[in-house]
Amino acid sequence: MATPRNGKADANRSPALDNALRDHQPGAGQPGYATDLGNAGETHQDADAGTAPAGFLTDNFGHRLSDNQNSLKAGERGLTLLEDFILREKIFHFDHERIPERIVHARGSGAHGVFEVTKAIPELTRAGLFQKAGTTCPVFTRFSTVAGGAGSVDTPRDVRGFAVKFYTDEGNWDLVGNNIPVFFIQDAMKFPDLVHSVKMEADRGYPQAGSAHDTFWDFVGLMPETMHMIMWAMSDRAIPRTLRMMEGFGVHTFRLVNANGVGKFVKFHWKPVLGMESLIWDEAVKIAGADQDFHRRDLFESIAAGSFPAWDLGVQVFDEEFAAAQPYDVLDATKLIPEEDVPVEIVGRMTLNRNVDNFFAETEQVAFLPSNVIPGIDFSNDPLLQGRLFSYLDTQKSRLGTTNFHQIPINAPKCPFHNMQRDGLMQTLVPTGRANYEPNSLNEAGEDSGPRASPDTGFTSFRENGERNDPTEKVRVRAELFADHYSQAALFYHSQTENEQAHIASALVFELSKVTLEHVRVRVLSRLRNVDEDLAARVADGLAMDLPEKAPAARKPVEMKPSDALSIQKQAKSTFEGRKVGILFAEGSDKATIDKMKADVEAAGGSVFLVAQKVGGIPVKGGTLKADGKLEGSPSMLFDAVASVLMPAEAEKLAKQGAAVQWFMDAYGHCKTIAHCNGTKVILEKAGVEPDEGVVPNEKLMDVGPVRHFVREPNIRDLS
Ligand code: HDE
Repeated sequence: MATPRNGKADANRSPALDNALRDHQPGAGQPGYATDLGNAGETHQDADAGTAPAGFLTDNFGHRLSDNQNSLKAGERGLTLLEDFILREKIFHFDHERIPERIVHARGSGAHGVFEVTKAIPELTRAGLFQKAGTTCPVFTRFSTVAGGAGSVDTPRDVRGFAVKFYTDEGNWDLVGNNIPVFFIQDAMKFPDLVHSVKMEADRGYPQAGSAHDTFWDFVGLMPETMHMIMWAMSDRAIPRTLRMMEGFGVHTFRLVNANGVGKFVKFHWKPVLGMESLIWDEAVKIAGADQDFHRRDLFESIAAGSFPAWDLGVQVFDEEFAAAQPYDVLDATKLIPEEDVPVEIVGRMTLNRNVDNFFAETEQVAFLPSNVIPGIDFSNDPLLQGRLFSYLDTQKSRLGTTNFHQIPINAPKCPFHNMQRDGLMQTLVPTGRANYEPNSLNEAGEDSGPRASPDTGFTSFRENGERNDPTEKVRVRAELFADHYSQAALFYHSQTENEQAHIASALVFELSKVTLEHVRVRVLSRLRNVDEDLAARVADGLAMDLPEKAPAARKPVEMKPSDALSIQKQAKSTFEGRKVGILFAEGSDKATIDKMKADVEAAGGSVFLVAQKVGGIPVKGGTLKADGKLEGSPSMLFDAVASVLMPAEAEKLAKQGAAVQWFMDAYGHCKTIAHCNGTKVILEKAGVEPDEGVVPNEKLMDVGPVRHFVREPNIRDLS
């Protein structure tokens, strides 16, 4: 059995693979390698750094180094010698440390976890995973932004990738989705154009990670099929508060197929156990400056603290008859199925409970493939999905450099895999024998003849496609209902609360105000009139433009009943669970009050972050208190709610500090709960904080909770 990173045997892996891996894994069995094969956590330290070394430092071929500080020179002040194989190897390896970043979804954060089936669905799928409640399998999940590069910020307005790799006993199943249930385009043919338009503009190399620019909106204006997704992308969904508090979707219609070969359509959903929450745009912009890694840090720290984020996996299952009766096409990825029409049935829970040991080896090298499905889960004819089935395999080869990327530990299945594929760049397995072809009769001579196909348990494609098409025709067309571009855009907009609608209008005004080409703005406005006349008028007014003629619609939109499930605010949860409260204190503050608040918040599943002007330890009433962060570096955007415990004299002093005034001004502007002591009032006044249901004495913090007080919004922001 293999000895995985934590020293425990991996029961799923075949002994043959174990041996091959053990013998041929680079660095296997040596200190400093936290690969699947052992010695997690051990790292080499230079003895000079004062830490006990964990072993001998060697080069990559095992030669021990006597000196890791100085290159080999011809004399003390002489030339560096080409002979220095140690220096050359070290620098050579360093020079090649980077690999091409993902063309989209380059910026991502990942974690390990477990998926547990909570409801068996053998009547729907033959997938082994779903046969019995309680069955578990390991998962690796990577969240990402789409447009920005690997080093871009975490909080731009953007779609978030939500990709889950299930390491099942029947092979890997990758559910490579997003946090928005629809997509910009309907056909894979348009993907390169979409991505070119949204990424930084080709001649100038900006903007980084943002859609507020000419080329993106030019594409949008000319491609009305983007309109539904645009409503989502301009909504609060595109600025999630944390990765832990967003939904995920498989987007496409897939198939579930049971043991009798009966297939049903399915849409996959992930529902965050902590509830959904988003940022306010001003907050997102400020966080981008305050903490570029806001989402990545939040995910890592939550898991490290044992506050494991979890999502329920839900399925919407329906058949051809239902599909045929809808005013939209279920194969069109720009359409969703309202939960009110087909309820989401929860079948499992994913809990992310382990951070990566090495960001590059795991989060960067993980390769998701929508084509990774297991028997019992199949594709549909969605033309976007069909294109993806090709793209991902191809992209991994270019990104990871070899067709053997499946051997990288994060990508390797945890069940046995055997076939007759051989060789290739970076082959790390050493298959034995000569059975590298099939059929063969080597077994008749007593030799190992290799593996064979399994007609009963192997993957079989669902036979019928059930979709209304004529397989004898070759055409470049779209199905008829794909031409309805506005019904669901309107459905989404009309399902939002007033505030949420205002946020969409403001986002459109903001983005289009950054568009320098007048005709592009005009065209987008002409399309918006098909979504909602009032929305179009608000956006035109915000841009000080006349409303243009309504763009002709390719197909007359139909009226759809608003769906509460599409609104974040209508589902908001008032809970401290997974939420962070920032408490401001200073010299002389009452430690007992702070301790009590901390205990209460922690008992409710939240955490507290202490903020003061200095971090090292401040004399307070009842002892000394260390702050977790300095005021200037810990603005209130980083917290879900704020509180302050200050002596009046200290509050007077802080009222003269911009950072302290801004702390409360932002918390108020971002509609957060502000709990405070009497002394703090002098700062609140300066910050323009007016009393309302969310501005409360410290004792009321737990009653009010870390919810947003959107009633405040019309007083502080122009929502017209
Ligand atoms: Fe992707 N997409 N995509 N995509 N996508 C990639 O694969 C592509 C689409 C999604 O964390 C790439 O490994 C095409 C829809 C996620 O590693 C690439 C089309 C959805 C991730 C690619 C789509 C997604 C990717 C870039 C249209 C939601 C990140 C690097 C036909 C259902 C996975 C890579 C990770 C990544 C192609 C459309 C989600 C180039 C051609 C729709 C979450 O292969």
